[in-house]
Amino acid sequence: MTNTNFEKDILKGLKSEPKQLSSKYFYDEKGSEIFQEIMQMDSYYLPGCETEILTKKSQEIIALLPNTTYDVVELGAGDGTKTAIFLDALLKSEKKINYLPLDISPEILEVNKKFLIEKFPDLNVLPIAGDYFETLEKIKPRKNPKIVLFLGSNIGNFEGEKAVAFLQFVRQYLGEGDLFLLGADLKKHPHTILMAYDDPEGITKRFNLNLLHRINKELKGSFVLENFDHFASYDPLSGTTKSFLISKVKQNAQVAGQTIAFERDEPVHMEISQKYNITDLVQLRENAGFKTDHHFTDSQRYFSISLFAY
Ligand code: AVI
Repeated sequence: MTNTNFEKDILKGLKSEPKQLSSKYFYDEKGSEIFQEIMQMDSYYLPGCETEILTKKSQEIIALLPNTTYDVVELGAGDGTKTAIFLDALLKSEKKINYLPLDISPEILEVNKKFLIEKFPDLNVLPIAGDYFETLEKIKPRKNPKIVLFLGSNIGNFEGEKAVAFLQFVRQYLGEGDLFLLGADLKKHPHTILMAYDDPEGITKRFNLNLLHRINKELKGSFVLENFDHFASYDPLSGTTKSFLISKVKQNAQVAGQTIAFERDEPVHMEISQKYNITDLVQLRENAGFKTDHHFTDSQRYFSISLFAY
């Protein structure tokens, strides 16, 4: 990703009404570190639930895979720790697999490969760095049937119809016999969800503010971070969590040579994290054009890992 894209998107977002900044830019080095802290928070229940499903239900998922050989492709693979549970189960059930982690960050792919090769010395790990478009283009011509993993509730960061469009986009790179494994956070008590995005320690607040810090560093910004609050909301009807930064005062900030004016209490929309129920996931699967679905949940039914067939 070029800095020009970053600059263009940030300025466009700050000039729109209401103002918004894309959460895809949260993950610079510092942002990725803060995200690791979020993953450790007691209130951020998502990774614990997903790990429970992978630990207890991988065998059931694998029983639905008809072929013996698979290319396991992971979108936004990250460090591979959770995926290792699924790969371990695949190897134990005598599947022959290649693992292709795709991620925007070449650094995290190195960590991923090192970790998995140490754990499974015979595993063929073929990392591909780049955005979804570039990396999916590269896996298209491979011969083996594919199972594409998209875990971690990353689908939740796509707004409304964009989630369908993303799955349709991925499906273009698949063919007969291929499968898609989606990790999605489920609708539940609104307090439980809100606490995950509004922790009392202020880690999520730091995560959001870090984007202003990044803009200061990379786009000659002049944001005073203390002048912004973090606000999170969850609507139990739509299942949408939204997070905002709120300008505490009337103020101006410079970004890439331009002046952006903020009113007191003006919100900047930062992120959405969509929650689903199983009916929503079936609808999503249908709208994206996948044929069948199976859903695997944790003991609290907080999270689902859903298997869709091409
Ligand atoms: C990466 N993504 C699935 C996280 C989520 O839950 O939406 C990002 C996050 N934002 C605040 N906390 C975690």
